[in-house]
Amino acid sequence: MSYISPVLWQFLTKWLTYFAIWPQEASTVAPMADALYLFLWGMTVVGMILVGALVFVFSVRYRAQKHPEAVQIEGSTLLEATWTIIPLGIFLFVFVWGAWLYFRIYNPPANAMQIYIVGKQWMWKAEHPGGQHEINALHVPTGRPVQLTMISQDVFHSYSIPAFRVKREVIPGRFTTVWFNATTPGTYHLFCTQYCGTLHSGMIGEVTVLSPDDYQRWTEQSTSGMSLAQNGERLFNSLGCNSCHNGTAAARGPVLAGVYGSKIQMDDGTTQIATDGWLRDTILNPSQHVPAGYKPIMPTYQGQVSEEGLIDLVEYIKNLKSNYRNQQTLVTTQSNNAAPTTPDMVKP
Ligand code: HEC
Ligand SMILES: [Cu+2]
Repeated sequence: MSYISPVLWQFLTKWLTYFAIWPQEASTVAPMADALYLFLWGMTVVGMILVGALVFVFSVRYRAQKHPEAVQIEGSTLLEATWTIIPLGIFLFVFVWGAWLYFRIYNPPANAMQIYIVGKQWMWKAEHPGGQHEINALHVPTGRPVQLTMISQDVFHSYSIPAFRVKREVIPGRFTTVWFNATTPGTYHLFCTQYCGTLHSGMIGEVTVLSPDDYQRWTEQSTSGMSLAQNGERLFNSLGCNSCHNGTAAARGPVLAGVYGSKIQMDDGTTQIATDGWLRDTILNPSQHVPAGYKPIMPTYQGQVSEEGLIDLVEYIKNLKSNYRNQQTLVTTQSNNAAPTTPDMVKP
């Protein structure tokens, strides 16, 4: 913690955790969120003591016995300016600090590891790109930024890990993201913090933070044998997407390889960026996303693919680099941003 002395900070947070006033700090943003909270709390206490003391002093000093006759006092511009400008400065400082922290918490770094979350009444499903599926649980390694891409299958939920000081709404029909960098191995609470029906209080789980080695072992042991992208490839073929998107000259749909992250020229002159959410939406509402030079002939797949299936398709398209064979074949133990294994050098 860079704001105050580390020794004092350790003492404070240990003490507060011990008395169950706040949860353990287990991510890189946790001490930052707590510092802001402590500052607000400290300011409130200072304000309370100041006002309380003034009330006390004035009621003694100007009591009726000593001043039976009220005296009219004209205002003081200096005094009023002081008690306006100082609090204004403090509030603006808190605003800038809060905004800085907000952007830090909600803008994931580009190299973050991806995990997908599907919320539904009343459980949390986590899907790792390597094909590990978990219910009401989440395994993550320490020391790496992890981005959650989340969606709800029914109503509004909210994914909250108090020990990481992160929380984000999980909404039907739209991906939302949150990220964190876990610092301390252990198990932590996972909550739904949006009232979502009868069993809302049961929509809880456990987040397990592992050292990088233990995490590697966990991913090897718990793979389902098929990566999300491989599931996506199967769906892509069984839904008939490949009849129009196959990269041949006769194909009626655009080439999807390399489309992820690119800027696409639309037939109405606008450009759209192929994000995860955009890919999902083109499958459900293709007529809203017609690229220049194409006819709106793609059928909608609304109601035909589950949210998990859409995630598989999105993962498949994201991983299509240059052709329609899945590059990720059988690399189920590797999460997508793990250091790539270098192929043996081929000497010319
Ligand atoms: C009947 C042919 C056809 C089928 C079947 C089809 N598409 Fe398409 N797809 C198109 C056409 C044509 C476009 C461009 C115009 C549009 O969006 O309607 C398109 C656009 C897209 C885009 C946007 C790509 C870009 O560069 O703009 C994605 C992603 C996509 N399709 C994925 C799929 C998936 C996934 C499936 C199967 C679930 C599928 N498509 C099935 C014809 C098809
Ligand atoms: Cu919920």
